Amino acid sequence: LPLFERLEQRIVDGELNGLNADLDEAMKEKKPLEIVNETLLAGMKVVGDLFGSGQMQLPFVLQSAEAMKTAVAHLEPHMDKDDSGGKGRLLLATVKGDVHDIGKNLVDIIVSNNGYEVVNIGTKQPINTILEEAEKNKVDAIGMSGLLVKSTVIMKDNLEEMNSRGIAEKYPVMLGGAALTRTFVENQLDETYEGDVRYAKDAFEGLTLMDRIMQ
Ligand code: B1M
Repeated sequence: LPLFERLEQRIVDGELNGLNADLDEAMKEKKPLEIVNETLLAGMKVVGDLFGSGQMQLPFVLQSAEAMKTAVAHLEPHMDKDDSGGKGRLLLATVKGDVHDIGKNLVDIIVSNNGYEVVNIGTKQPINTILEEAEKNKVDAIGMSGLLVKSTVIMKDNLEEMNSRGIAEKYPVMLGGAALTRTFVENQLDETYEGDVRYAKDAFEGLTLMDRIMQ
């Protein structure tokens, strides 16, 4: 296979052998972020489709996720950076009950490489922990990620909890993940939350939102 097709296939197959060498080769032709967006994410999309239609079993999905993480980690040091961290601080978490973190970690990379400080507290985070960490780290905004349909319900609960604690005005919230839609966030969740809640379709929109929040 030609280089970029082979790279995409390595993600689908969860093949670590030769992955980094192919990435080095690819970086001679494209920027690291282009490789992530055009090739690696395309591979993850194939994985999602295969899994969704019952043609791929979970352990293989896990291998693909590992290959994706390895590839992103290999590319990350080569990305353009503004490491100043002075533009503001974002807390990132995947919500309670949800282990998916590839998308959240991409948001971390893009936002922290563009002048923000990111406090990434990992997956399966209950609202209590999210708010404790937000308080402790004096963040300017809270970002929640979730890929399961049930995570969208958790997000709504989380926003209601923030309302009832009277901290909605303090924390603008950014939401993302494959189970959400823009309409759901901008119509329903926007009605729920007494503060500012916004939807980010991808990591770049996450960055744009952060810029807007900090204006
Ligand atoms: Co899971 N899984 N999974 N899985 N998995 C999905 C989400 C699913 C849609 C697959 C399918 O059926 N087609 C399905 C959910 C169905 C539903 O809820 N209706 C599903 C399922 C069912 C499950 C399990 C329940 C399977 C099981 O155990 N029977 C289980 C759940 C465990 C749990 O959470 N409790 C499970 C487990 C796993 C693995 C562990 C094997 C693995 C995750 C590994 C990991 O993340 N460390 C995995 C994977 C890899 C997937 C798919 C195939 C790929 C997800 C991914 O990484 N995509 C996924 C299929 C799909 O999404 N279509 C699927 C690439 C990633 C870059 O995209 O995260 O969407 P994404 O992020 C995007 C944007 O959404 C956005 O930016 C990113 C791009 O720039 N974004 C944000 C994301 N978060 C953001 C936050 C922001 C802003 C933007 O601000 C805060």
